[in-house]
Amino acid sequence: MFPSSFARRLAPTLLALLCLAALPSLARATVVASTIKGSDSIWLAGRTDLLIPDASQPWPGGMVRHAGPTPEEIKETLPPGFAVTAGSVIRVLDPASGGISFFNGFGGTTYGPEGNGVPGSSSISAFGGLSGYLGTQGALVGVFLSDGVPVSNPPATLDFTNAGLGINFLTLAPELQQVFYIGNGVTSGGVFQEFIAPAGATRVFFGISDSFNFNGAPGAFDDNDGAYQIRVGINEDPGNPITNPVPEPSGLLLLAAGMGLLWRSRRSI
Ligand SMILES: [Ca+2]
Ligand SMILES: [Ca+2]
Repeated sequence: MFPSSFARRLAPTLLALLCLAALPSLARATVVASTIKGSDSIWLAGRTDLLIPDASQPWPGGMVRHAGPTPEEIKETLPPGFAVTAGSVIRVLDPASGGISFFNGFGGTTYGPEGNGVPGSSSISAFGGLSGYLGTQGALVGVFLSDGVPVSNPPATLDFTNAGLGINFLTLAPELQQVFYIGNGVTSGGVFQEFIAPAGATRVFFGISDSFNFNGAPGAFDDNDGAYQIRVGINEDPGNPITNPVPEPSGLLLLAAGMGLLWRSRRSI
């Protein structure tokens, strides 16, 4: 053990080092590139508790699948997620690269983040702790989560029909676990739409909304071949250069450690 006087002298130096290590993560504005696959079901965001069966098997209690084999026999995947903090501003750029085929058969007509059809043509129910979705068929959607696994108590479903929020809002502040429409990420006037991370958010996920005929329980991902690219701006214009790797929440732990050290240091003076 160090003598207490030595510890008191050392504390400010350690505190400064810890805060310096934490600040770049907390304040960093980040642009990341991400691939969204047709199998990236938004309703599996954060569901590390689930074992996804082989595509040839039924999945009782999971994503609804076709009764028989699909030409693709695609297995659902956990959608990609990135670290955020409460108040983080998320914007998404669609570089029009790639596409997803939602129906039986490979290729053919494919769709980008905007999906297919009119706002409100898809009404999908909640799953586990994630809300339902009422918006454009097959659109790119997102959800904010805390560090917990979202297994229950889904919030209300947001209404992205033209009679509700529509798809040309400038800013949206969804709740935790509330699935939200992103589409191509811009208004009809080409302005980036902003999605604000709620209190308690540590992660944002991006994925696909699908179900049989785009209505009912989440599912029908097993014929979704294809993928597209998006760029995600976290507190940054997503058109700016990519700044991978993504900041991790570990910076928060360092800051907390630093604050604890400061408290101890002040108490011992
Ligand atoms: Ca297909
Ligand atoms: Ca499908």
